[in-house]
Amino acid sequence: MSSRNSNEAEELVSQANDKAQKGHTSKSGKKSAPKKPSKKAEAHIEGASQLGVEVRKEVDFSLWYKQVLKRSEMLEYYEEVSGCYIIRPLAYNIWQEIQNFFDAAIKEMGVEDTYFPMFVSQRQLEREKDHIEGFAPEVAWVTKAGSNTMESPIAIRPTSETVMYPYFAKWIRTHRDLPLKLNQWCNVVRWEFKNPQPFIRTREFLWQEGHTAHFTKEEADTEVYQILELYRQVYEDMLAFPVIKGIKSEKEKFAGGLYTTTLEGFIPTTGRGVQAATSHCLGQNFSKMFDIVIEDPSAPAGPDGKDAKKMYVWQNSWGISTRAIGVMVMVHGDDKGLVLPPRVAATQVVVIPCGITSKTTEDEKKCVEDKINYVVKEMKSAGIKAKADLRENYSPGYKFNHWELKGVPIRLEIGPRDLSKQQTLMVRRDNGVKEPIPLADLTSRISDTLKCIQKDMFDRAKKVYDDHVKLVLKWDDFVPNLDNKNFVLAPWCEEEKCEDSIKEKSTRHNTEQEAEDEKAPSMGAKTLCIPLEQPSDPPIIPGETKCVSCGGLAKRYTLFGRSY
Ligand code: 87F
Repeated sequence: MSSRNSNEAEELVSQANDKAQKGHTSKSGKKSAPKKPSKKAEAHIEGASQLGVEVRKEVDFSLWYKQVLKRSEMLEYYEEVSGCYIIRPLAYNIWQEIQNFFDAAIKEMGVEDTYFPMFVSQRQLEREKDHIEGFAPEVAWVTKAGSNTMESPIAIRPTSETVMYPYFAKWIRTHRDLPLKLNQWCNVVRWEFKNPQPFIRTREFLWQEGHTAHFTKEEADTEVYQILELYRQVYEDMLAFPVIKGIKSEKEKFAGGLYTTTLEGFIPTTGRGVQAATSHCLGQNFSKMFDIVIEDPSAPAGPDGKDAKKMYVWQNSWGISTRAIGVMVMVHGDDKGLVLPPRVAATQVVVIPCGITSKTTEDEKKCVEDKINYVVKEMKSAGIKAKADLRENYSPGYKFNHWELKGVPIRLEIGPRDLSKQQTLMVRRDNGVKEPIPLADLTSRISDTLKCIQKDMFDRAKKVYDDHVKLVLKWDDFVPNLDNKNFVLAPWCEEEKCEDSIKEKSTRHNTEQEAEDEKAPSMGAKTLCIPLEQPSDPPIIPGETKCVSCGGLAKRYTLFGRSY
């Protein structure tokens, strides 16, 4: 497409959009009374083209999210099967960055990568009853081979405990076989019926699942928290997405395990929480079901042939998924599209020739292009992911929009006038700030700015999160705070009955009018986690502080929220 054609197309779309916004003109030439704009019209960004994002994040978040993902070329909808999506290179690259970091870190801990089959028999899958109970409706089965109905259908792994643990039982015989630390990067399938959302809730997704077996509970405990800390680093240090570390309530923990630690994130635009990653201590529950036993070295077999005492191993499992990509987009993206944190951006800097007019000579143009190629090379050798956009038929404005949509952290503009001053104009994607940079200090200034963007993005998101966590001591303040798109941090008794009652009391039983508004905060609040870091003011006084809901005695502050 030539630049003129693409600009014309943009102009036409934009004119049509303007018309749609301004209201209709009747045949008599009179303007009809302006109607209350529909949500779609309100959301529309004036002048936006179909090449960019056309809806405002604040007005129609779910449409905005879809458009950003599709138009930035992060993701494509897979028309064949609902709830499944194509992860395109821009997004897959982020997944690979996460993999590289996390995989190196767990290797340091002695974890080895492995791969188990994606199929599991019904007999194995159902071996641990607690574990599968609530999940059974989501398990997908293969029931036919060609036109033949299979005698025993096989399940597609929704997670791999039941695939792996029969082999743990086989491989672990003595304490010398411990610890066993395995990890696999794979896909899993959970046939959800709730509204699918790219990256956030999909029927097939990518993750890593770590499964380890230990001699002592202490060793298992230590690992649970080491892994949780690595997940925090993935979210906060790479994706600039703040999280709160905590422990799940008994009701919300992984049913097959002993306790579940979690990272809880917050999506400000909707006020909803997201579970970002989990690290479980399974205790000895699975080792008992799957018979993963060693001889207790403190009570070995006697010379009289008396049987050695058996000991069940202590196990953990932990996982982080491609959901991470979705929450990063939701938090940082804006009305121009993606905003990528430098650490996960495949392109960190794009250099665009500017100020080339009909008066520019071929020589001057060549000088600009040579300089651009030179600085890109220089940046690359300094480890900066830079690229030049020297495409001929696109205007600078078109290129700016294009790279903004794709979230590239820094744009550099170089034209004949900049060259004469030996400088370039640097534009930050995250805050739009423009600054001329002397070409002589380019690489060091760019490196510093990338670090600064990474930090600023996190700090901004962290401030928003912190501002939306409200300390609440009495029930009257609970639901109003939730309705204002906040999390609530409140003293809680940790009783399951109370948790159910909070959910019920915070569910908005919609009136007809509210039901029309899909954003009406109707869903009840769940406990998200009991944060590891507890507020100290006011402190919970055992035997005195009351539960926010039932008035019984509170144990710890608990984070409540509506969640994905
Ligand atoms: C859906 C269907 C069947 C979650 C499921 O969190 C089983 C399950 O076991 C299921 N959805 N879970 C819990 C997964 C636990 C655990 N597994 C390893 C993790 C991290 C990685």
